[in-house]
Amino acid sequence: MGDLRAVIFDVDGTLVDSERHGHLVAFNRAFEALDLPDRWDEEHYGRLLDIAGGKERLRHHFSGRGVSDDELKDLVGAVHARKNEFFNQLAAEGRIPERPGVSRLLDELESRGVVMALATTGSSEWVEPLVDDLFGLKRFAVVITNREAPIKKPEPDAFEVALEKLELPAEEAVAVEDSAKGVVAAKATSLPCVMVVNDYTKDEDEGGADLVLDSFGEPDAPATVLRNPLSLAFDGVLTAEVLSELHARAPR
Ligand code: XBP
Ligand code: MG
Repeated sequence: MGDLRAVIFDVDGTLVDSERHGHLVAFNRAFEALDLPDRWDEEHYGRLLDIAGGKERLRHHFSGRGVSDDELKDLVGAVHARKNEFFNQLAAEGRIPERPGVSRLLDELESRGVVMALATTGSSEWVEPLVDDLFGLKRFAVVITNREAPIKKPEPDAFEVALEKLELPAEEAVAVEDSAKGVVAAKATSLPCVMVVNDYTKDEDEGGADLVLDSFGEPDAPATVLRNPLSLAFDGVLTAEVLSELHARAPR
């Protein structure tokens, strides 16, 4: 088994707490801006997250309230475009924070020469400016968004395309995800996977993750281990060392 060469990160819910503070707020602002009566609360949005993809979520919602197939495409397109604009405004105002510990982990991986990549099926319109602002987009050797991988997780496309562009086999990489759908996509690509749950995903079936944590962990705010099937040594902080160990020990 060779050394760990690359770590492939999901974006939404993993690097950033983007659903509650970002997409949900932005969807509601878009409804309002377009004079639509729809509003989603946090709990309802949590249920809608079972549907991967902002456009898919809107399509499900509008068809459920009787919007005809003829009107659906334009309506979904219009709301989604406004949602992305509002999301970018929120990001520019600093309202969509990185998850604690992410910058520390990225710095550590970078200093060890581990290649970093992004594999999300979120829209490039908001992914790229947000990641650039918070972390610097150029630090990621490969950035896969809905442009390169339009088929949503749990399908493995985003991870497959990421590996293809990295020109690496799955044996040399690991994935970091927040949701069961993401873990299933990573595992279907034969990538060992850490799941770092958030408030929206903490009750999801972990979908076969090799390590499940409640946060990335910081020395003064250690993460709790929710599942550790490989019995990896873990002292409360998700480090490059833990990812290397996971890479060495995860079944393929
Ligand atoms: C995230 C998503 C996305 C976002 C909204 O899932 O499902 O659709 O909620 O982004 P994951 P878009 O973290 O597994 O990629 O509106 O751009 O779809
Ligand atoms: Mg996610």
